[in-house]
Amino acid sequence: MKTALITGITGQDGGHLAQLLNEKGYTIYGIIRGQNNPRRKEVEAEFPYVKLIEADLTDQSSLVRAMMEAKPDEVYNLGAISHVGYSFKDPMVTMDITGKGVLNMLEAIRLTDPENKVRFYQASTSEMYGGTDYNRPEKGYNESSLFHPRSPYGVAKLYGHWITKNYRESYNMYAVSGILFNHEGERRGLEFVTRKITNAVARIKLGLQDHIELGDLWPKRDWGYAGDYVQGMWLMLQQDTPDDYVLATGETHSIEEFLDIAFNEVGISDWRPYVKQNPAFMRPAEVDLLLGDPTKAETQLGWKREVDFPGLVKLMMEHDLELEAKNVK
Ligand code: NAP
Ligand code: F7E
Repeated sequence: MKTALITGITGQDGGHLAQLLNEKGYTIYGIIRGQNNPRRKEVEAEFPYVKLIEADLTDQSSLVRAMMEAKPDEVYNLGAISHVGYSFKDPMVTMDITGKGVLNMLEAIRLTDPENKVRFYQASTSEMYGGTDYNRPEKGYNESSLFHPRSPYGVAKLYGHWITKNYRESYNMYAVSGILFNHEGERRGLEFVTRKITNAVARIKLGLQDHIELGDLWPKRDWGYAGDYVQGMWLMLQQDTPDDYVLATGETHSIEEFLDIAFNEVGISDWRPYVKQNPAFMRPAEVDLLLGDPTKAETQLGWKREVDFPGLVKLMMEHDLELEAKNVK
C-alpha cells in the first residue's frame, strides 16, 4: 500500500485527509511543529494511525529528514499561515511559511527522490484570483483566469503555485496545485467566519453569550464542505499526467446569507439584534466575491461536491450545538 506525508496535519484539511487516506489503507505520516504543539494530543487521540514527525516548513533540513523517515509515495503540502486577516499582521512570517515553505518542501523531495517517483500536492487557493471582478468569467474563475491577489497570504500562495508549476516543468516532477475555493466544516478553525458564526449562534441559543462581533458582512464566497474537497486532492495525485484543477461549488453566497441560515437553524428569524460590527475584523483590502468553475475537475477527475450550502451550515450548526451543550452548567 501507499505511504503519504501530510504537512498541516493539525489543521482542518489535514484531519479530513488523514481520515480519507486511512480508509484507503495508506500509511500516513504527519508533520507537526513546535516543542509542545497544543494540537498534538488531539491528533494523537483522533488519528492514532498517523505517525507524527517533528519538522517545520521554514526548516528545510527538517523536511529532508521527514522525507528520509517517511519515504512517501505522495506528499500533501497543506501547512501554511492560512488566515487572510492574520497575514496582513505578519506578512514576513506568512511569506516564509506559506510561500517559501513550498520551495523548501519541493527541494526536500528533489534531494531525497532521485528517481522522481514522489507525487506532490500543493494547496493553492481562490485567494490568488483576488477581489477584482474584471477578469472573472460568467461561470466563475477557472484554471486559465488571471491572478490578482489582494493580501500577503494571496501573494505568498501565488509564489507557491508558480514554484510548483516551475518544478513540474523544470524537473518533470509530478507536482500539482489544487486551486481550492473556501471549504468549511466541523473541523474549521474558530478564527474563520463560518465557524465563528456557527459556534457563536450555538452559544447564543444555549445562553452562553449574547452577541457576535464581525467585520464586513457583504463579501461573498463559494463555500463547500472540506470532506468533499480532500477527495479532490487525492484524485489529483492519481492521474496519468500532472495538472492543476479548481475545486469549487459554482455558487456564491454572502455572509448575511450564512447568518440567515445559521440563526434560522436555532429558531431565530432576525439575526440583526445579535450581530455587532467591529472594524478590528475588517481587512486593509477585501476580496468582494469569489465564485469558482469546477468543470475541469468534474469532467476530468470525476469529482463532484456532495454537500450544498444549506447542508453545510446545518452540519456545522448541529456539530456546534452538540459541542457547546457540554458547557451548559
Ligand atoms: P488550517 O486549518 O489553518 O491549517 C494550517 C496548518 O498549517 C496547521 O496544521 C498548522 O500547524 C500548519 N502550519 C503552520 N505553520 C507551519 C509551519 N511553519 N510548518 C509546518 N506546518 C505549519 O488550514 P486548512 O483550512 O486546513 O487549509 C489547508 C491548506 O489549504 C492551507 O495551506 C490553506 O492555506 C489552503 N487552503 C485552504 C482553503 C480553505 O478554505 N480551508 C482554501 C484554499 C486553500 P500548527 O498546528 O502548528 O499551527
Ligand atoms: O473570511 C469576512 C472576511 O477568514 C471570509 C481561508 O481558508 O478561504 C479562507 O479565507 C470573509 C472575508 O476566509 C469576519 O473579511 C467578516 O470577506 O472565513 P474567512 P477567507 O478570507 O475567505 C480561502 C480560500 C483561503 O485560502 C484561506 O486560507 O468573511 N469576515 N467578519 C470575517 N472573517 C473572519 N475571519 N472573521 C470575522 O469576524
